[in-house]
Amino acid sequence: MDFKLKTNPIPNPNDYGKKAQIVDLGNGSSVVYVPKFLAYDVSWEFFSYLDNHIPWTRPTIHVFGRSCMQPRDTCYVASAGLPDLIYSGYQPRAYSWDEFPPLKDILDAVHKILPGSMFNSLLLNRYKGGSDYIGWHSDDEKLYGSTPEIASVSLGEIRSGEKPPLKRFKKSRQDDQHRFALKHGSLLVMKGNIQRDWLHSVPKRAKAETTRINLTFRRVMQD
Ligand SMILES: O=C(O)CCC(=O)C(=O)O
Repeated sequence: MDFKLKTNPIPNPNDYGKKAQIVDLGNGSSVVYVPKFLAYDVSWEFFSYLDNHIPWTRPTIHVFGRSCMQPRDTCYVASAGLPDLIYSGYQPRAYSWDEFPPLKDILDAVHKILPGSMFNSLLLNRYKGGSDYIGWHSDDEKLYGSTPEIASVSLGEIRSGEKPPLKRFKKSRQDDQHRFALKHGSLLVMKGNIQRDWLHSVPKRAKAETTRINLTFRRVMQD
C-alpha cells in the first residue's frame, strides 16, 4: 500500500491569483491576506447596499456573567436546515441568502478564490465608529468543526490620517501577536488550528468616525 502526505495546509500565494500575503503561525495555523480581493468601486457598491438593506441589530449578549449590548451591529445569514448558531447567550435569527442577492455574488467570489470551500453561513458585523469593536475571542463553536476555514471580507473607508482597521491575533504572550490592516475590499482567511490556538480581535480606535462592514463566511457542519 502506498501512502502520501495530505496537501500541505500552508497554501501557495500563486494559488490566489492576486497578491496574497501568507503568514504561517506554526502548528498548522495560518492566515492568508488578499488586500485587493474585490475591486475598489465594486466594494463601495457592496458597502452601500449592505449598509442600507441589511436588518442590522445590536443585541444584548452575556459575557463573563454580565449582560451588555454587543458593541457593533450584526446580522446572520445561513442556508436552510442548519443547526442554530448561539454565541454569548444570543441566538440570532437566520436570514436567507435569497433576501440579499449581492451577498451571493460575494459568496461566489470567495468560493472562486478558495476552491473546495463550501461556506453555508455568514455573520455580518457593522462597526459604526471607533468605539465599536470585538474583543479577544476565537470562533471555536462546535458548529464549525475542529479546523474551520473562515473567510473574512472587509468593506469601508480607511480613515484618513489614521491606520486602517486592524485584526489582531494573539496567542498568550504580548510579543506573540500579529497585526493585519484590513483594507476596503480585502479578504483574510483563517486556516487550520487557528481557532484552537489563537485569539483575534478588532480593537477600538479613538479617532475612527466612519463605518466599517465585515463579513465572515463559515461552514456549519451538518450531522
Ligand atoms: O470584523 C472583523 O474583522 C472580525 C469579526 C470577527 O472576529 C467575528 O465575527 O468573529
